[in-house]
Amino acid sequence: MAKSKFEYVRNFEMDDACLRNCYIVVRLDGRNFHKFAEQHKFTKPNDDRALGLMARSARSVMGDLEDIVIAYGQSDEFSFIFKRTSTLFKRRSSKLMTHVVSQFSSSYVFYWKEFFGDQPLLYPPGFDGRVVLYPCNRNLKDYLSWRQADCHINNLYNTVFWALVQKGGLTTVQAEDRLKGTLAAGKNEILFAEFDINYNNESAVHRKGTTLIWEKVKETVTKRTKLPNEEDKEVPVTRSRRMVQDYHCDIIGEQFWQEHPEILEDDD
Ligand code: DGT
Ligand code: MG
Ligand code: MG
Ligand code: MG
Ligand code: MG
Repeated sequence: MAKSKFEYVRNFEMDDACLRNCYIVVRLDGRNFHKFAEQHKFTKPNDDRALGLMARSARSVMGDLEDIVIAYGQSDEFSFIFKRTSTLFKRRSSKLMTHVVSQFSSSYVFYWKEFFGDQPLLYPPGFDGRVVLYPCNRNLKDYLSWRQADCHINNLYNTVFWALVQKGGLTTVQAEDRLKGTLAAGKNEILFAEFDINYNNESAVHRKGTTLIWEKVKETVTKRTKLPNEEDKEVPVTRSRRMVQDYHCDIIGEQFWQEHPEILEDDD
């Protein structure tokens, strides 16, 4: 077909293919969720409906975009990791990022009712996205460790802060003052001594965030088969199916990675 004289404008598009051999990380984060959480009356410090909806939306992204090997989320953010050898969308950064973010955003709205029931969604939420490349397993694990450490630091702070306010009767300003300069041990001590809370017994979802990975599960279904010269027979057939499983465990240490060696390819 003849090209139109306008065709040359295509050449203005920039090449944004991600460097080969690197893990492609797409992280999204809720836009102005400070306000979104207030307006939708999220419980403090953690709202299980909101966290459940985030995880449900992330699951939808994983099911929709092949090549995502692991996803990790906490608060209003989720990170999706594409395998190093992925050639999805020719590794184009903008395609990968926008597909992840738009699938996630529409899922967040689509599944809202499943988690918030009759409580209305007051306005359309938005999410930002970014792409980061990591060339080796160490860097990728350190990236995920960084996000989980962030989850821990924020959750410990928020747990003590809201205990001081909700149970201790302090104002938010007083609670902030009280926590200024305290280390993790000090915060654990306040929780234990003043509120009889052992932080380690708090919900794992809140302390560790949510990790999604693919796992093979065996499924048995009955199938009707017909052999020559015989009657129909119902026979059980076992097949394995890939399903997204969620974990709320430590991913900083080596144990998780040793137990799931199929997530990362060997560095060589
Ligand atoms: P941004 O990301 O720069 O557009 O601004 P924000 O406001 O989204 O800030 P960010 O992402 O650093 O912090 C996440 C906010 O979301 C934070 O203000 C607390 C809120 N949030 C997230 N999860 C929960 C929850 O489970 N309960 C409550 N009450 N708030 C939450
Ligand atoms: Mg922010
Ligand atoms: Mg945010
Ligand atoms: Mg955030
Ligand atoms: Mg198109």
